[in-house]
Amino acid sequence: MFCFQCEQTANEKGCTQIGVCGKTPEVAALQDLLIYLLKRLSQVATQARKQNILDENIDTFTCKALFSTLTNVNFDPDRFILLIDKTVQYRDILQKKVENVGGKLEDENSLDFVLKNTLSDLVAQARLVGVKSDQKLNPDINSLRQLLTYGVKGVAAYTDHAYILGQKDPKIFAFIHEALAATLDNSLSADDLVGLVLKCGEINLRAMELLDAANTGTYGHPVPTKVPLGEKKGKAILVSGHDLKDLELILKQSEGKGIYVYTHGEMLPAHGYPELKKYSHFYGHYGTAWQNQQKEFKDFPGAILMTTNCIQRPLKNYKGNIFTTGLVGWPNVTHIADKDFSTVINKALEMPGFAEDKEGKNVMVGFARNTILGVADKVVEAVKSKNLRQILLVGGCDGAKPGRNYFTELVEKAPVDTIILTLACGKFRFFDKDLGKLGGIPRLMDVGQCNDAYSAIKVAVALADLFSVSLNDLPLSIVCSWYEQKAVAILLTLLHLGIKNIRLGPSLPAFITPNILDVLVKNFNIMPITTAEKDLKAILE
Ligand code: SF4
Ligand code: SF3
Repeated sequence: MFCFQCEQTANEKGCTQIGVCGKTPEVAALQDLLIYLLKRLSQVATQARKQNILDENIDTFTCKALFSTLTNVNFDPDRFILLIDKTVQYRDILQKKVENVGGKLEDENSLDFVLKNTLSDLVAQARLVGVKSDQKLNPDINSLRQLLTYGVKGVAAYTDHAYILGQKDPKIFAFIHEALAATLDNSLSADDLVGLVLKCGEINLRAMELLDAANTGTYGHPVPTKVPLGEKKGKAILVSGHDLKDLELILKQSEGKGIYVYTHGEMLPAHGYPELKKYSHFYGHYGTAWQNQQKEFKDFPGAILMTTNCIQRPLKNYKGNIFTTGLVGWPNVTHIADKDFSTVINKALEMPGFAEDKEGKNVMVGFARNTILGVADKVVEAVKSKNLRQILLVGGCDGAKPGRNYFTELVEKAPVDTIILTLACGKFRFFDKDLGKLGGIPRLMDVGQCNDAYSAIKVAVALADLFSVSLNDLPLSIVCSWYEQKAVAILLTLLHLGIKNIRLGPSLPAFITPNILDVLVKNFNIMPITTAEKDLKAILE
């Protein structure tokens, strides 16, 4: 196997024996094959669009299949085999439709791929189409193709989330197919691919805008909300991941059953949405970020539901209480495909639950764009009166590397005349710290999930308008921790917006070659993080 799509890749080069994430060589091969076949399907879909042949089932299937290959989503080989089969079926159906209207497939040879029947044959076939299978390919072109593929995976994840809540834009589906097809097109130059990579950032902004409309349209704008980190006597369900609809269904289906619902990881910001916080049994938050789940889940005395990434190998001592839904999968873990969560609820009722009320700290959530822009005048006043020197946007993923302590230190050491905006699961390194207030505004504000990056961008754009300056001239510094492919898509969006001087860590993507990194540094002055002290000094100067 060879996989280098995420930040924790082995030796910052690539996972070759088994994924650091737990991905087996078999699953890695099936993912490679699926991605390749999705690219083949995309070639046909791009031709079909030219003939006005549109198929929303294929569009949404493409997003779901891509989302399944994100880091820490699905580890179940059987589910990948189903996706591979469906991809080939869809490609054949679409190809016939194109031919029926006299359309021509530009690259006839691209359709000679015959799918094998057995798992071992599929795995062998995958070897021909993996990330490094074409040894003759120019490494910089390969780097750009992978960057585009990973960015598109992020776009697909946001698009799928938005679609679940009824929001869609055909332009996004068209780009996903165009971009995937482009990664097989040998006629494209490095410049062409750089153009597509930046376009991916633009399309991702639209996908995130739709997701924002989906979330706020369905559940209202998040409001500042105090979330207990303690325990409530009674039966318990823990909901992890990013899918608000799944959380809503659990809340509805468990109502009146003596169960309290807790959030884990990226689900924390859900407490701020009016249409979710109205449930009286939606109690609090349990645990921290995804990489601590094996330690934290074993002590949770109730049922656990994983709605999206990031799942880790479930340990024996909680494997019987954990469930997956949506695109998440782990072999031999009960998967709930039909959204009837009675199995989860019954498991929670069987389990002991928390024996006593236990007071804990509280954290605040709900500082999405509506809330922050409600105090924009205070922010402007604080900057003008020199009480506020800099806004630090410390956002992104968490992970297991010791180097990620940088982000904790950065926040701890940030002087009192700074404000920290945060989002995504990286915040769990400092989310319960009391940083006090500045001019009546909390110094630490949680904008939401990684899925809410749009909210942070809207805040930055609005502040730039209020100060009549460009985004790069705002007293705002972005320090980004990345881990998986949604973070890649967000980074491309920031580049598309022309944002410079982003600090990125804990390490740079292994799939970026030195030459491509040079392009990013020259055009956007992307910087690797150094130490909290050094970076803070540079930021505040
Ligand atoms: Fe390795 Fe990350 Fe790929 Fe998992 S997703 S195999 S950790 S590079
Ligand atoms: Fe986290 Fe997986 Fe990226 Fe949503 S849950 S930010 S890592």
